[in-house]
Amino acid sequence: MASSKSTLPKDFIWGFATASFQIEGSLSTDGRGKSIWDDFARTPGKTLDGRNGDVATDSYRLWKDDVELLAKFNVKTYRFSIAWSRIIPRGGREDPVNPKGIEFYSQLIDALLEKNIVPFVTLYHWDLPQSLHDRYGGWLNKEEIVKDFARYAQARILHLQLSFRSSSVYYRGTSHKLHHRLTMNEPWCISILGYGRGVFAPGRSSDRARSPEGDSSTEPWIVGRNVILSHASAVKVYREVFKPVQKGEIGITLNGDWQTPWDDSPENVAAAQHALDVAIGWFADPIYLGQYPPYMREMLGSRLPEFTKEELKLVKGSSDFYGMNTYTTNLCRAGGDDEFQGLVDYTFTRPDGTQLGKQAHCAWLQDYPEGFRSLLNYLWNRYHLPIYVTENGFAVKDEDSMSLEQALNDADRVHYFEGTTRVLLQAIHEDGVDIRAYFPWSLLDNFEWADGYVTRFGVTYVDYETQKRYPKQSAHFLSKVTAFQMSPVAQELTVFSLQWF
Ligand code: GBH
Repeated sequence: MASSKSTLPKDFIWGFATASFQIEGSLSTDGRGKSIWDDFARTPGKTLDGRNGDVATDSYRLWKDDVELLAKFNVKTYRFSIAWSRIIPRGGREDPVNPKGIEFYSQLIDALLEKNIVPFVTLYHWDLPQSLHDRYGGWLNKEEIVKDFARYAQARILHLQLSFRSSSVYYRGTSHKLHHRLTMNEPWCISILGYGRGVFAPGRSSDRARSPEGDSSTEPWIVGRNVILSHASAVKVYREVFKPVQKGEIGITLNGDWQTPWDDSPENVAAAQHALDVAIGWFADPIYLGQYPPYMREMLGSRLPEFTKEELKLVKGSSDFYGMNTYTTNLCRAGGDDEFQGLVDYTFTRPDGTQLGKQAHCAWLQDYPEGFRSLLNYLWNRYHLPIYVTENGFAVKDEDSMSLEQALNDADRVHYFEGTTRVLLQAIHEDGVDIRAYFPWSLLDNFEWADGYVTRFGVTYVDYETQKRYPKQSAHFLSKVTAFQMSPVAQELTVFSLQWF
Protein backbone atom coordinates (compact mmCIF):
# COMPACT_ATOMS: atom_id res chain seq x y z
CA MET A 1 0.00 0.00 0.00
CA ALA A 2 1.36 3.39 -0.93
CA SER A 3 1.93 5.48 2.11
CA SER A 4 0.09 8.74 2.06
CA LYS A 5 0.76 11.93 3.89
CA SER A 6 -2.44 11.52 5.84
CA THR A 7 -1.57 8.02 6.99
CA LEU A 8 0.35 6.98 10.04
CA PRO A 9 3.08 4.37 9.59
CA LYS A 10 1.92 0.75 9.63
CA ASP A 11 3.26 -0.14 13.08
CA PHE A 12 2.25 3.15 14.66
CA ILE A 13 0.33 2.74 17.90
CA TRP A 14 -1.96 5.23 19.57
CA GLY A 15 -4.08 5.19 22.69
CA PHE A 16 -4.85 7.16 25.79
CA ALA A 17 -2.78 7.60 28.95
CA THR A 18 -3.59 7.61 32.67
CA ALA A 19 -1.72 7.15 35.96
CA SER A 20 -2.57 5.00 38.98
CA PHE A 21 -2.98 7.67 41.65
CA GLN A 22 -4.97 9.91 39.35
CA ILE A 23 -7.66 7.31 38.67
CA GLU A 24 -7.67 4.36 41.03
CA GLY A 25 -8.94 5.47 44.44
CA SER A 26 -9.52 2.51 46.86
CA LEU A 27 -6.31 3.48 48.60
CA SER A 28 -6.47 0.91 51.37
CA THR A 29 -8.17 -1.90 49.48
CA ASP A 30 -6.67 -5.36 48.97
CA GLY A 31 -3.51 -4.68 50.92
CA ARG A 32 -2.33 -1.54 49.12
CA GLY A 33 0.27 0.31 51.17
CA LYS A 34 0.22 4.07 51.57
CA SER A 35 1.93 6.24 48.97
CA ILE A 36 3.41 9.71 49.50
CA TRP A 37 0.44 11.20 47.67
CA ASP A 38 -2.20 9.72 49.99
CA ASP A 39 -1.72 12.05 52.95
CA PHE A 40 -0.20 14.87 50.94
CA ALA A 41 -3.42 15.21 48.95
CA ARG A 42 -5.44 15.05 52.17
CA THR A 43 -3.48 17.89 53.77
CA PRO A 44 -5.41 21.16 53.72
CA GLY A 45 -3.94 23.65 51.29
CA LYS A 46 -2.13 21.15 49.08
CA THR A 47 -4.81 20.89 46.41
CA LEU A 48 -6.68 23.74 44.80
CA ASP A 49 -10.16 22.50 45.71
CA GLY A 50 -9.15 20.74 48.92
CA ARG A 51 -10.05 17.39 47.38
CA ASN A 52 -7.84 14.30 47.41
CA GLY A 53 -7.18 10.98 45.65
CA ASP A 54 -9.27 8.77 47.95
CA VAL A 55 -11.82 8.02 45.22
CA ALA A 56 -10.52 9.75 42.07
CA THR A 57 -12.34 8.14 39.12
CA ASP A 58 -12.83 4.99 41.18
CA SER A 59 -11.00 2.98 38.55
CA TYR A 60 -9.78 0.32 40.95
CA ARG A 61 -13.44 -0.74 41.07
CA LEU A 62 -14.57 0.52 37.67
CA TRP A 63 -11.62 -0.57 35.56
CA LYS A 64 -13.88 -2.58 33.29
CA ASP A 65 -15.68 0.62 32.34
CA ASP A 66 -12.34 2.11 31.39
CA VAL A 67 -11.48 -0.88 29.21
CA GLU A 68 -14.88 -0.59 27.53
CA LEU A 69 -14.19 3.06 26.79
CA LEU A 70 -10.83 2.24 25.27
CA ALA A 71 -12.39 -0.43 23.08
CA LYS A 72 -15.09 1.99 22.01
CA PHE A 73 -12.45 4.55 21.08
CA ASN A 74 -10.75 1.94 18.93
CA VAL A 75 -7.31 2.40 20.46
CA LYS A 76 -4.34 0.15 19.79
CA THR A 77 -2.72 0.67 23.16
CA TYR A 78 -3.34 1.97 26.68
CA ARG A 79 -0.74 3.66 28.83
CA PHE A 80 -1.40 3.23 32.54
CA SER A 81 0.83 3.05 35.59
CA ILE A 82 1.25 0.49 38.32
CA ALA A 83 1.05 1.59 41.94
CA TRP A 84 4.28 0.38 43.57
CA SER A 85 2.52 0.15 46.94
CA ARG A 86 -0.06 -2.26 45.55
CA ILE A 87 2.72 -4.61 44.41
CA ILE A 88 4.99 -4.19 47.45
CA PRO A 89 2.91 -2.37 50.09
CA ARG A 90 5.92 -1.24 52.14
CA GLY A 91 8.01 -0.84 49.02
CA GLY A 92 11.38 -2.24 50.10
CA ARG A 93 13.45 -5.08 48.68
CA GLU A 94 12.98 -7.19 51.82
CA ASP A 95 9.25 -6.52 52.02
CA PRO A 96 6.63 -9.01 50.86
CA VAL A 97 4.92 -8.85 47.48
CA ASN A 98 1.14 -8.47 47.60
CA PRO A 99 -0.58 -11.08 45.41
CA LYS A 100 -3.79 -9.04 45.28
CA GLY A 101 -1.92 -6.15 43.71
CA ILE A 102 -0.43 -8.43 41.11
CA GLU A 103 -3.84 -9.89 40.45
CA PHE A 104 -5.41 -6.48 39.88
CA TYR A 105 -2.99 -5.49 37.14
CA SER A 106 -2.95 -8.98 35.65
CA GLN A 107 -6.68 -8.97 35.15
CA LEU A 108 -6.57 -5.46 33.70
CA ILE A 109 -3.85 -6.50 31.26
CA ASP A 110 -5.66 -9.68 30.29
CA ALA A 111 -8.85 -7.72 29.65
CA LEU A 112 -6.95 -5.27 27.46
CA LEU A 113 -5.33 -8.06 25.50
CA GLU A 114 -8.63 -9.75 24.92
CA LYS A 115 -9.65 -6.58 23.14
CA ASN A 116 -6.38 -6.39 21.24
CA ILE A 117 -5.25 -3.37 23.21
CA VAL A 118 -1.53 -3.31 23.89
CA PRO A 119 -0.64 -2.54 27.50
CA PHE A 120 1.97 0.22 27.74
CA VAL A 121 2.95 0.18 31.37
CA THR A 122 4.67 2.82 33.50
CA LEU A 123 6.33 1.54 36.67
CA TYR A 124 6.44 4.84 38.48
CA HIS A 125 4.09 7.78 38.08
CA TRP A 126 4.85 9.58 41.35
CA ASP A 127 3.19 7.36 44.01
CA LEU A 128 6.24 6.33 46.06
CA PRO A 129 5.45 3.94 48.95
CA GLN A 130 5.18 6.15 52.04
CA SER A 131 7.16 3.66 54.04
CA LEU A 132 10.29 4.24 51.95
CA HIS A 133 10.03 7.96 52.46
CA ASP A 134 9.58 7.50 56.23
CA ARG A 135 12.28 4.87 56.63
CA TYR A 136 15.14 6.46 54.71
CA GLY A 137 14.07 9.60 52.88
CA GLY A 138 12.79 7.94 49.71
CA TRP A 139 14.27 9.47 46.56
CA LEU A 140 16.92 11.35 48.55
CA ASN A 141 18.69 8.16 49.56
CA LYS A 142 20.69 6.79 46.67
CA GLU A 143 21.98 3.61 48.31
CA GLU A 144 18.52 2.42 49.30
CA ILE A 145 16.16 3.68 46.62
CA VAL A 146 18.15 2.43 43.66
CA LYS A 147 18.11 -1.12 45.02
CA ASP A 148 14.49 -0.95 46.07
CA PHE A 149 13.35 0.35 42.70
CA ALA A 150 15.26 -2.38 40.88
CA ARG A 151 13.67 -4.96 43.16
CA TYR A 152 10.21 -3.49 42.56
CA ALA A 153 10.85 -3.68 38.83
CA GLN A 154 11.94 -7.26 39.18
CA ALA A 155 9.09 -8.27 41.49
CA ARG A 156 6.58 -6.73 39.20
CA ILE A 157 8.23 -8.28 36.18
CA LEU A 158 8.61 -11.73 37.71
CA HIS A 159 5.21 -12.04 39.27
CA LEU A 160 3.27 -10.57 36.45
CA GLN A 161 5.15 -12.75 34.04
CA LEU A 162 4.32 -15.85 36.04
CA SER A 163 0.68 -14.98 36.07
CA PHE A 164 0.73 -14.48 32.32
CA ARG A 165 2.43 -17.77 31.64
CA SER A 166 -0.62 -19.54 32.94
CA SER A 167 -2.90 -17.23 31.05
CA SER A 168 -4.45 -18.42 27.85
CA VAL A 169 -4.54 -14.94 26.42
CA TYR A 170 -2.69 -14.41 23.18
CA TYR A 171 -2.07 -11.07 21.66
CA ARG A 172 -2.40 -10.68 17.94
CA GLY A 173 0.17 -8.04 17.25
CA THR A 174 2.13 -6.72 14.32
CA SER A 175 5.47 -7.63 15.77
CA HIS A 176 7.42 -7.87 18.97
CA LYS A 177 8.24 -4.20 18.55
CA LEU A 178 5.03 -3.57 20.39
CA HIS A 179 6.45 -4.73 23.72
CA HIS A 180 7.10 -1.54 25.64
CA ARG A 181 7.45 -0.51 29.24
CA LEU A 182 8.43 2.75 30.91
CA THR A 183 10.38 3.02 34.13
CA MET A 184 9.62 6.57 35.25
CA ASN A 185 7.23 9.32 34.39
CA GLU A 186 8.80 12.78 34.26
CA PRO A 187 11.83 12.90 36.55
CA TRP A 188 11.85 16.71 36.31
CA CYS A 189 8.45 16.80 38.05
CA ILE A 190 9.48 14.23 40.65
CA SER A 191 12.56 16.28 41.53
CA ILE A 192 11.51 19.89 41.08
CA LEU A 193 7.87 19.81 42.07
CA GLY A 194 8.40 17.34 44.92
CA TYR A 195 11.69 18.65 46.37
CA GLY A 196 12.20 22.14 44.92
CA ARG A 197 8.91 23.98 44.62
CA GLY A 198 7.28 21.60 47.08
CA VAL A 199 3.93 21.64 45.28
CA PHE A 200 3.85 17.86 44.75
CA ALA A 201 4.39 15.08 47.28
CA PRO A 202 6.45 14.83 49.38
CA GLY A 203 6.24 18.62 49.35
CA ARG A 204 9.78 19.44 50.45
CA SER A 205 11.07 22.96 49.84
CA SER A 206 13.21 25.73 51.33
CA ASP A 207 10.06 27.80 51.51
CA ARG A 208 9.25 27.44 55.22
CA ALA A 209 5.72 28.68 54.70
CA ARG A 210 5.23 25.60 52.60
CA SER A 211 7.38 22.96 54.21
CA PRO A 212 9.02 22.43 57.61
CA GLU A 213 12.04 20.90 55.94
CA GLY A 214 13.84 20.61 52.66
CA ASP A 215 16.56 22.44 50.73
CA SER A 216 15.51 23.54 47.28
CA SER A 217 19.07 24.40 46.31
CA THR A 218 20.39 20.84 46.64
CA GLU A 219 17.65 18.22 47.04
CA PRO A 220 16.03 18.39 43.59
CA TRP A 221 19.38 17.78 41.89
CA ILE A 222 20.16 14.86 44.21
CA VAL A 223 16.75 13.35 43.61
CA GLY A 224 17.21 13.76 39.86
CA ARG A 225 20.47 11.82 39.94
CA ASN A 226 18.87 9.09 42.07
CA VAL A 227 15.87 8.80 39.79
CA ILE A 228 18.18 8.40 36.78
CA LEU A 229 20.16 5.69 38.57
CA SER A 230 17.02 3.87 39.70
CA HIS A 231 15.70 3.92 36.17
CA ALA A 232 19.00 2.61 34.85
CA SER A 233 19.16 -0.27 37.33
CA ALA A 234 15.62 -1.35 36.49
CA VAL A 235 16.62 -1.33 32.83
CA LYS A 236 19.65 -3.47 33.64
CA VAL A 237 17.41 -6.05 35.32
CA TYR A 238 15.09 -6.09 32.35
CA ARG A 239 17.85 -6.39 29.79
CA GLU A 240 19.75 -9.10 31.62
CA VAL A 241 16.92 -11.26 32.84
CA PHE A 242 13.92 -10.73 30.61
CA LYS A 243 14.85 -9.13 27.33
CA PRO A 244 16.71 -12.14 25.92
CA VAL A 245 13.45 -14.07 25.98
CA GLN A 246 10.91 -11.33 25.45
CA LYS A 247 12.78 -9.07 23.04
CA GLY A 248 10.77 -6.15 24.39
CA GLU A 249 11.69 -2.51 24.80
CA ILE A 250 12.16 -0.44 27.91
CA GLY A 251 12.63 3.28 28.36
CA ILE A 252 11.89 6.40 30.34
CA THR A 253 9.53 9.25 29.61
CA LEU A 254 10.52 12.88 30.14
CA ASN A 255 8.36 15.96 30.29
CA GLY A 256 9.52 18.87 28.23
CA ASP A 257 7.94 21.66 26.26
CA TRP A 258 9.39 23.50 23.31
CA GLN A 259 11.41 26.54 24.38
CA THR A 260 11.84 29.30 21.89
CA PRO A 261 13.50 32.72 22.23
CA TRP A 262 11.16 35.61 23.00
CA ASP A 263 13.04 37.67 20.40
CA ASP A 264 16.23 37.17 18.42
CA SER A 265 18.59 38.86 20.86
CA PRO A 266 21.61 36.63 21.55
CA GLU A 267 20.85 36.39 25.28
CA ASN A 268 17.32 35.18 24.67
CA VAL A 269 18.46 32.72 22.02
CA ALA A 270 20.89 31.35 24.59
CA ALA A 271 18.14 31.38 27.22
CA ALA A 272 15.93 29.07 25.16
CA GLN A 273 18.74 26.53 24.96
CA HIS A 274 19.37 26.84 28.70
CA ALA A 275 15.68 26.20 29.33
CA LEU A 276 15.85 23.06 27.17
CA ASP A 277 19.02 21.94 28.95
CA VAL A 278 17.39 22.05 32.37
CA ALA A 279 13.91 20.85 31.40
CA ILE A 280 15.08 17.99 29.17
CA GLY A 281 18.87 17.71 28.86
CA TRP A 282 19.36 17.25 32.63
CA PHE A 283 17.94 13.73 32.16
CA ALA A 284 18.09 13.06 28.45
CA ASP A 285 21.76 13.95 27.98
CA PRO A 286 23.13 11.50 30.59
CA ILE A 287 20.72 8.79 29.45
CA TYR A 288 21.22 9.16 25.70
CA LEU A 289 24.59 10.90 25.39
CA GLY A 290 26.39 9.90 28.58
CA GLN A 291 26.90 13.32 30.18
CA TYR A 292 25.07 16.25 31.73
CA PRO A 293 24.60 19.29 29.49
CA PRO A 294 27.52 21.68 30.20
CA TYR A 295 25.04 24.38 31.23
CA MET A 296 23.82 22.26 34.17
CA ARG A 297 27.36 22.32 35.55
CA GLU A 298 27.79 25.99 34.78
CA MET A 299 24.58 26.86 36.61
CA LEU A 300 24.95 24.56 39.62
CA GLY A 301 28.69 24.10 40.08
CA SER A 302 29.39 21.63 42.87
CA ARG A 303 25.66 21.30 43.66
CA LEU A 304 25.28 19.11 40.61
CA PRO A 305 25.66 15.53 41.86
CA GLU A 306 28.08 13.67 39.66
CA PHE A 307 27.89 10.07 38.48
CA THR A 308 30.75 7.70 39.09
CA LYS A 309 32.33 6.20 35.97
CA GLU A 310 30.57 2.95 36.66
CA GLU A 311 27.22 4.64 37.17
CA LEU A 312 27.58 6.51 33.94
CA LYS A 313 28.16 3.25 32.09
CA LEU A 314 24.89 2.00 33.52
CA VAL A 315 23.06 5.20 32.60
CA LYS A 316 24.30 5.80 29.07
CA GLY A 317 22.08 4.03 26.58
CA SER A 318 19.56 2.99 29.23
CA SER A 319 16.48 3.85 27.17
CA ASP A 320 15.53 2.07 23.97
CA PHE A 321 13.50 5.03 22.70
CA TYR A 322 12.73 8.64 23.50
CA GLY A 323 9.58 8.86 25.66
CA MET A 324 8.14 12.34 25.23
CA ASN A 325 5.46 14.09 27.29
CA THR A 326 4.73 17.51 25.87
CA TYR A 327 1.97 20.07 26.11
CA THR A 328 3.01 23.56 25.12
CA THR A 329 5.70 26.06 24.14
CA ASN A 330 7.34 28.76 26.24
CA LEU A 331 8.80 32.02 25.00
CA CYS A 332 12.11 32.42 26.80
CA ARG A 333 13.83 35.50 28.17
CA ALA A 334 17.17 35.40 29.94
CA GLY A 335 17.02 36.39 33.57
CA GLY A 336 15.27 35.77 36.82
CA ASP A 337 16.52 33.48 39.55
CA ASP A 338 14.55 30.32 38.82
CA GLU A 339 17.15 27.57 38.50
CA PHE A 340 14.40 25.04 37.82
CA GLN A 341 13.85 26.78 34.49
CA GLY A 342 17.55 27.35 33.84
CA LEU A 343 17.50 31.00 35.05
CA VAL A 344 15.02 31.79 32.31
CA ASP A 345 11.67 33.60 32.42
CA TYR A 346 8.79 32.02 30.55
CA THR A 347 6.00 33.94 28.92
CA PHE A 348 3.24 33.39 26.38
CA THR A 349 3.13 37.06 25.43
CA ARG A 350 5.06 37.95 22.31
CA PRO A 351 7.02 41.21 22.01
CA ASP A 352 4.09 42.72 20.05
CA GLY A 353 1.71 41.94 22.91
CA THR A 354 -0.16 39.09 21.21
CA GLN A 355 -0.57 35.68 22.82
CA LEU A 356 1.23 32.62 21.52
CA GLY A 357 -1.97 30.58 21.36
CA LYS A 358 -5.23 29.81 23.06
CA GLN A 359 -5.02 29.67 26.86
CA ALA A 360 -5.94 26.36 28.52
CA HIS A 361 -7.71 26.13 31.84
CA CYS A 362 -4.38 26.13 33.67
CA ALA A 363 -1.73 28.82 33.70
CA TRP A 364 1.13 26.89 32.10
CA LEU A 365 -0.54 25.75 28.87
CA GLN A 366 -1.31 27.41 25.57
CA ASP A 367 -2.18 25.75 22.28
CA TYR A 368 0.75 26.06 19.84
CA PRO A 369 1.18 23.02 17.57
CA GLU A 370 4.18 24.43 15.70
CA GLY A 371 6.17 24.15 18.93
CA PHE A 372 5.32 20.46 19.12
CA ARG A 373 6.76 20.01 15.62
CA SER A 374 9.93 21.92 16.50
CA LEU A 375 10.44 19.84 19.63
CA LEU A 376 9.98 16.57 17.73
CA ASN A 377 12.66 17.71 15.29
CA TYR A 378 14.98 18.88 18.06
CA LEU A 379 14.77 15.57 19.94
CA TRP A 380 15.19 13.50 16.80
CA ASN A 381 18.25 15.48 15.71
CA ARG A 382 19.83 15.47 19.15
CA TYR A 383 19.16 11.91 20.34
CA HIS A 384 18.54 9.95 17.12
CA LEU A 385 16.08 7.50 18.64
CA PRO A 386 12.50 6.63 17.75
CA ILE A 387 10.08 8.88 19.62
CA TYR A 388 7.05 7.72 21.58
CA VAL A 389 4.78 10.63 22.42
CA THR A 390 3.50 9.30 25.73
CA GLU A 391 1.48 12.39 26.78
CA ASN A 392 -0.04 15.38 25.04
CA GLY A 393 -3.23 17.20 25.98
CA PHE A 394 -5.20 20.31 26.84
CA ALA A 395 -7.30 21.45 29.80
CA VAL A 396 -10.65 23.04 29.05
CA LYS A 397 -12.67 25.11 31.44
CA ASP A 398 -15.62 23.28 32.89
CA GLU A 399 -17.75 25.18 35.33
CA ASP A 400 -20.36 23.82 37.71
CA SER A 401 -22.86 26.02 35.95
CA MET A 402 -22.29 24.21 32.66
CA SER A 403 -24.70 21.63 31.36
CA LEU A 404 -23.37 18.19 30.54
CA GLU A 405 -23.92 18.94 26.89
CA GLN A 406 -21.73 22.02 27.13
CA ALA A 407 -19.03 20.12 28.97
CA LEU A 408 -18.96 17.45 26.28
CA ASN A 409 -18.58 20.02 23.57
CA ASP A 410 -14.87 20.60 24.19
CA ALA A 411 -14.16 22.56 21.02
CA ASP A 412 -10.88 24.02 22.28
CA ARG A 413 -9.53 20.56 23.00
CA VAL A 414 -10.63 19.33 19.57
CA HIS A 415 -8.82 22.30 18.08
CA TYR A 416 -5.71 21.43 20.07
CA PHE A 417 -5.72 17.83 18.87
CA GLU A 418 -6.43 18.89 15.29
CA GLY A 419 -3.21 20.86 15.52
CA THR A 420 -1.07 18.25 17.20
CA THR A 421 -2.21 15.36 14.99
CA ARG A 422 -1.64 17.46 11.88
CA VAL A 423 1.84 18.36 13.03
CA LEU A 424 2.58 14.77 13.99
CA LEU A 425 1.96 13.71 10.41
CA GLN A 426 4.05 16.57 9.05
CA ALA A 427 6.93 15.65 11.35
CA ILE A 428 6.75 12.05 10.16
CA HIS A 429 6.28 12.64 6.44
CA GLU A 430 7.89 16.00 5.77
CA ASP A 431 10.63 16.11 8.39
CA GLY A 432 11.44 12.39 8.50
CA VAL A 433 11.17 12.10 12.28
CA ASP A 434 10.76 8.50 13.44
CA ILE A 435 7.64 8.71 15.64
CA ARG A 436 6.03 5.45 16.68
CA ALA A 437 3.34 6.17 19.23
CA TYR A 438 0.92 8.86 20.33
CA PHE A 439 -0.95 8.99 23.63
CA PRO A 440 -3.30 11.91 24.26
CA TRP A 441 -3.58 12.76 27.95
CA SER A 442 -5.98 11.64 29.27
CA LEU A 443 -8.50 8.86 28.82
CA LEU A 444 -10.74 10.57 31.32
CA ASP A 445 -10.94 13.56 33.64
CA ASN A 446 -9.08 12.64 36.79
CA PHE A 447 -7.26 13.79 39.91
CA GLU A 448 -5.05 16.54 38.54
CA TRP A 449 -2.49 16.54 41.39
CA ALA A 450 -2.17 19.97 43.04
CA ASP A 451 -5.10 21.21 40.94
CA GLY A 452 -7.43 18.64 42.50
CA TYR A 453 -10.44 18.12 40.25
CA VAL A 454 -10.64 21.72 39.07
CA THR A 455 -8.62 21.11 35.93
CA ARG A 456 -9.96 18.55 33.49
CA PHE A 457 -7.72 16.96 30.87
CA GLY A 458 -9.95 14.05 29.87
CA VAL A 459 -11.40 13.21 26.50
CA THR A 460 -14.09 11.57 28.62
CA TYR A 461 -16.10 13.60 31.09
CA VAL A 462 -16.41 12.11 34.55
CA ASP A 463 -19.37 13.03 36.74
CA TYR A 464 -17.70 12.81 40.14
CA GLU A 465 -21.05 12.31 41.90
CA THR A 466 -22.03 9.20 39.97
CA GLN A 467 -18.64 8.27 38.44
CA LYS A 468 -20.39 7.93 35.11
CA ARG A 469 -18.19 8.44 32.05
CA TYR A 470 -19.31 10.48 29.02
CA PRO A 471 -17.11 10.73 25.91
CA LYS A 472 -16.46 14.31 24.82
CA GLN A 473 -16.19 15.60 21.26
CA SER A 474 -12.41 15.26 21.47
CA ALA A 475 -12.73 11.51 22.05
CA HIS A 476 -14.87 11.20 18.93
CA PHE A 477 -12.44 13.35 16.99
CA LEU A 478 -9.39 11.35 18.01
CA SER A 479 -10.99 7.95 17.46
CA LYS A 480 -12.12 9.03 14.04
CA VAL A 481 -8.85 10.43 12.74
CA THR A 482 -6.69 7.77 14.22
CA ALA A 483 -9.02 4.89 13.35
CA PHE A 484 -8.99 6.05 9.78
CA GLN A 485 -5.25 6.43 9.70
CA MET A 486 -4.65 3.20 11.53
CA SER A 487 -6.88 1.01 9.43
CA PRO A 488 -4.13 -0.84 7.53
CA VAL A 489 -2.65 -2.21 10.73
CA ALA A 490 -5.49 -4.45 11.75
CA GLN A 491 -5.15 -6.47 8.57
CA GLU A 492 -1.61 -7.57 9.18
CA LEU A 493 -1.70 -9.20 12.55
CA THR A 494 0.10 -12.36 13.42
CA VAL A 495 -0.33 -14.48 16.48
CA PHE A 496 2.37 -14.92 19.03
CA SER A 497 2.39 -15.87 22.63
CA LEU A 498 2.33 -13.15 25.15
CA GLN A 499 5.15 -12.33 27.46
CA TRP A 500 4.77 -8.75 28.42
CA PHE A 501 7.04 -8.57 31.35
C1 GBH B 1 1.77 15.67 33.10
O1 GBH B 1 2.89 16.48 33.35
C2 GBH B 1 1.66 14.55 34.11
O2 GBH B 1 2.46 13.45 33.73
C3 GBH B 1 0.25 14.09 34.31
O3 GBH B 1 0.17 13.24 35.41
C4 GBH B 1 -0.67 15.29 34.45
O4 GBH B 1 -1.99 14.93 34.71
C5 GBH B 1 -0.58 16.09 33.18
O5 GBH B 1 0.73 16.55 33.04
C6 GBH B 1 -1.46 17.34 33.15
O6 GBH B 1 -1.02 18.28 34.08
O7 GBH B 1 3.67 25.66 37.38
O8 GBH B 1 5.54 24.80 38.66
O9 GBH B 1 3.43 23.73 38.82
C7 GBH B 1 3.12 17.51 32.42
C8 GBH B 1 4.31 18.35 32.76
C9 GBH B 1 5.25 19.95 34.22
C10 GBH B 1 3.10 20.33 33.33
C11 GBH B 1 4.96 20.96 35.32
C12 GBH B 1 2.80 21.32 34.42
C13 GBH B 1 3.63 22.91 35.94
C14 GBH B 1 4.81 23.50 36.60
N1 GBH B 1 4.02 19.32 33.78
N2 GBH B 1 4.01 21.97 34.88
S1 GBH B 1 4.34 24.50 37.96
